[in-house]
Amino acid sequence: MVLPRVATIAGSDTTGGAGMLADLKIFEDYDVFGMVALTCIVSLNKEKNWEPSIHPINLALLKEQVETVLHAQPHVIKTGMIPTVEQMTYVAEQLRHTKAKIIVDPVMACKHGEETVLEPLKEAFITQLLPLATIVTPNLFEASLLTQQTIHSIDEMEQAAKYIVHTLHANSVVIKGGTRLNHTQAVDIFYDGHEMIHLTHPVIHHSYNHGAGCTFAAAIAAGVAQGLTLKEAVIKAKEVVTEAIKNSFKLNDEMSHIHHHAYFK
Ligand code: PXL
Repeated sequence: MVLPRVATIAGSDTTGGAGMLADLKIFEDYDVFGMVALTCIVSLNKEKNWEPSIHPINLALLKEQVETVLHAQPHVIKTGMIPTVEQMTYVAEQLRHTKAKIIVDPVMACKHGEETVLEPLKEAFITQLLPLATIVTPNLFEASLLTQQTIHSIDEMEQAAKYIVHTLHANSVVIKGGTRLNHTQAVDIFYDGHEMIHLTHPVIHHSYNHGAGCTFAAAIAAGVAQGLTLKEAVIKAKEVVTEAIKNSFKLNDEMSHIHHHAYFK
C-alpha cells in the first residue's frame, strides 16, 4: 500500500499548539507521511508581555522548500499561515500546477492570548488561493472577512458557506462556528455546492482551544490523503478536534493548548 504523503505550507508556532507543529502531530496520528515548507516562525515576545511576533521566511528560502516538497509529489497539500501577500502569490502560482488535493486554512489571525490580525491577506486569499481549494476551512471571523458579512446565526453561516463556494469559487467549505455563536451546541457547517451539513456537539465550557483550527484542517487533510471522502474526513476531523479540546491543558499563565493526540489514545 502507498503511504499517503501530505505537505503543509505553514508557520511554526514555537509553543507547539498551532501551525505546522499541530499539522505534523496530526499527520503522525493518522499515519500519513508529513512534509513541511515553513513560511514563518511565530514566537512570543517577553518584552512585549508575550505578544506574538511573526517572522516571515525569505521568499528564496520558501521557494526552495516548496520546490522540494512538490518534487516528492504529495497527495494532499494543506496551507496554513502564509503571512505575506508576496509569499501567497508565489504559493498559489505553484499550487495551480499540482494534482494534489488542496486544503486551505485561511489563517488571518494569530491568537496567542492577544489576537494579531493579518487582514491585508484577505484579497490574496480571495483572488488566488480560494479558487484552488478542494476545501477551505475558515472560522467565523475569517468567514465574515471573506464574505464581508457579519455572521450572527446559523442561517448567516449557511449564507456565508454558499457565498464562499458559489461566488469565491472554493470547491467546498467548512465554517468552524465553534462556540462563538453562543448556543448550547457548537455548530460547524460543511457545504460542497450540493449538500449542507451541520456538525454539532455540546459546547465545552472552557476556552482552551489554541491550535484547534489548524488541527481541524490538518485532520481533514490527513483523512482525505487516506482516501476518505471530504464529508467523511470533515466528520472524523470534528471528532478528533472535540477530543483534543476536551483534553486541553494550561501551558503557562498566558496560554492553554489543546491535546492534539487525545482522540488516538
Ligand atoms: O491558529 C492560527 C495559527 C496558525 N499558524 C501559526 C500560528 C497560529 C496562531 O497562533 O502561530 C504558526
